[in-house]
Amino acid sequence: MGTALIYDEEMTKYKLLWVDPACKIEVPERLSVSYEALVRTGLSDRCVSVPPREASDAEILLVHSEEYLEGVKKTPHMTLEDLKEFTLQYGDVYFHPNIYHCAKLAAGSALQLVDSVMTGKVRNGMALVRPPGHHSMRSAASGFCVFNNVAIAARYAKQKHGAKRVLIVDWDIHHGQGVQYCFEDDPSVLYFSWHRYEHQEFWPNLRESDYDCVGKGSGAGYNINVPWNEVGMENGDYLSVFCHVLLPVAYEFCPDLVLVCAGFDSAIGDPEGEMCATPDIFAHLTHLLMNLAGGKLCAVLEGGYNLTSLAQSVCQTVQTLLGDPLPQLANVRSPCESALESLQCVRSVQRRYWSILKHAADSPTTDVSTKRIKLAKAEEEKAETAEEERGQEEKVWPEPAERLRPPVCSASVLPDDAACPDGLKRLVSSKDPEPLLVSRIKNRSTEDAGDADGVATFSRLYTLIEKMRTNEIGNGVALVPDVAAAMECVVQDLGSDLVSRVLVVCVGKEELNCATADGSEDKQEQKGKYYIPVCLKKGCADTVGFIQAVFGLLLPLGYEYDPGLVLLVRMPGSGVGDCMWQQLIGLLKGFAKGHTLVLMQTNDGACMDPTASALLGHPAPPLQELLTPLPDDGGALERMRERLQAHWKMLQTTVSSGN
Ligand code: Q9C
Ligand code: ZN
Repeated sequence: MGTALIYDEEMTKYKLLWVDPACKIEVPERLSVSYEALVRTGLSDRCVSVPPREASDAEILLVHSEEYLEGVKKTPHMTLEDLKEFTLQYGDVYFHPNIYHCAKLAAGSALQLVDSVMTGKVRNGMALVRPPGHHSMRSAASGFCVFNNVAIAARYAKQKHGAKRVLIVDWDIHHGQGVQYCFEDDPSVLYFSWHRYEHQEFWPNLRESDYDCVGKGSGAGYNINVPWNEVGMENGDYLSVFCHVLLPVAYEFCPDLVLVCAGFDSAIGDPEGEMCATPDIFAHLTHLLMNLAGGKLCAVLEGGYNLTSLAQSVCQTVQTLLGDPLPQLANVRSPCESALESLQCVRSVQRRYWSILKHAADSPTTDVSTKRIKLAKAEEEKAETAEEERGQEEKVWPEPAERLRPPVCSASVLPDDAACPDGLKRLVSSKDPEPLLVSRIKNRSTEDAGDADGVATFSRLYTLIEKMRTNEIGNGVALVPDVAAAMECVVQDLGSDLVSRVLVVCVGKEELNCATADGSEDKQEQKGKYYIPVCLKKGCADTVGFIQAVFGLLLPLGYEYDPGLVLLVRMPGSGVGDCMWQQLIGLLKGFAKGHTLVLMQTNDGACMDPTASALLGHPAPPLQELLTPLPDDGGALERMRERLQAHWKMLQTTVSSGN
């Protein structure tokens, strides 16, 4: 099960033939530079190369009108003057004698990708295409777009492959109004877009790009707009919106296919977006979507106008689709006030439609927003003059770090009589374990550490953690006689030697003797920050509660904490289903460069296969129908989040009070 890559040099063969400042950034090099970066890094060789094809008339007509198609069909034969005139009826777009051919290839590329993924030829993939698509409408070209590649692909996936629900994630920095219009009354396609908006001051300056446009009729709730009202948004702002809006809703929606309008003008250095998220954020955005729809994800290029930033972002995306370890996102900063305001507004209008957002807070008072608009207007004038003076100031950022695949993906520490799942490397004890370590293990008063088996198990665990630290091993699973004791030992004796921050995720009833609970006020405060018990009334079988806890608490905490190791502990009788367990493992791989150690109890070996599968990077099966949450759980989680957001800024979903 591989990753498809679609590219054809032909799509570089059209360009702007006259002077138009609005269009000069959309250059053929966008595509060639992206592809060359994939070749140079060896990523393209690891993909399954799929050729594009031309979309047929019938396929284009799934989204566009006959009149429009007939109009575009004439452009290859037009003179320069005719082309200019044809172009004039649309906004921020240009035509060229070869653009119709390229537009058919771009749409056809998206369809080839959908075919490859839906038939199981590959797991996922990316199509590098020009022209982009998400601005084009039923009867209009717009914003460099001719045919709406992704919208056509969504209709095609439903019609040809029987997809019941399609999720479209548009992380391009512009609003894909064409996609919104296409599906606004259609509940089978959930469209999510974040976009630079600046209270409607930014192109395409549409009222309907705001957060309160949620779709129409039976499609109400299936359109999610997140307007960015300031430039300079960072990784933390993007991750917040994913954790607190997109991901919970996407899991509730339960798509059969995920399509990404993969524009990279939302990355740092882009002259259009003017945002500050780094290219490695796209590794995480991609990863966070890869366990939906059983892993069926098709990314189709949209915008991206800083060639350096674009090429790096494309590589990050493809490398993630290929399953390489995630880059560590160091110092994810708290979301800014403007982002929080957007987040709060979106959650409060969408909570009517998504049970998972039911407990979201109200919108900030109109007082706050109007004050902000006034402030923004005043700031804007200052900023505009400043910008004119500065001209286009060049942003610099470090090149993303290399993401090295460890020689061994997954390892196991097992009792001698337990079988090792396929694909895992079984660790055996060294003949003479480190004496210091042995004495330390023996000193522990826990029953199972004292005997020879205990020493063998714990020294193998130590080796495993050490090899994860040096990236010789990616992740691992251990079967131990007493998970609670093993967790304590790893946290207090083994892990602390090797990594400074361990994120311990304990599923089920925990019995941790919290070493910090000595009663002093300081320690109590620390305990409140670092010990976060989440109680679900129906236990881990409550899918909605579980998803709320994972996206509302665990992921944002993890991004802020930035651990060097994830210790996932499965308590006996936790009640967590296999699907959810696999989802959890998959999602946690986003932290600590994928270094996760799973501890399970020896008699809980039945879930070894799902665990191994998730550790090896196979996509989790989709969570089946979500149960309605018990009314109290969501509320309790929400209160917990409110309490903790004083310590953990990534948990914030509302503007600070008093603003
Ligand atoms: N300052 C895509 O990213 N406006 N299209 C240009 C120049 C049009 C962007 C204004 C931007 C269209 C696919
Ligand atoms: Zn764009």
